[in-house]
Amino acid sequence: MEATTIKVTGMTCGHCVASVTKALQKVPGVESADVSLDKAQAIVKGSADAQALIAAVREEGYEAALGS
Ligand SMILES: [Cu+2]
Repeated sequence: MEATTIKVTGMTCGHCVASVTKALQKVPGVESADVSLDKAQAIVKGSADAQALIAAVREEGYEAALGS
């Protein structure tokens, strides 16, 4: 399955992780979203568009960028 890594900046606690996870899971095509506070990133599996994932994170109030 296709996996997209998104760098997420601004998360400070488990609540942030839950908010970002929930936002990513709402994006069409997302099968799973694994958000890590320590790594400041989200690994998203599925066919979702990377720009849509970034937009969803930003709407939650966090900064996002395409990771490597
Ligand atoms: Cu938080």
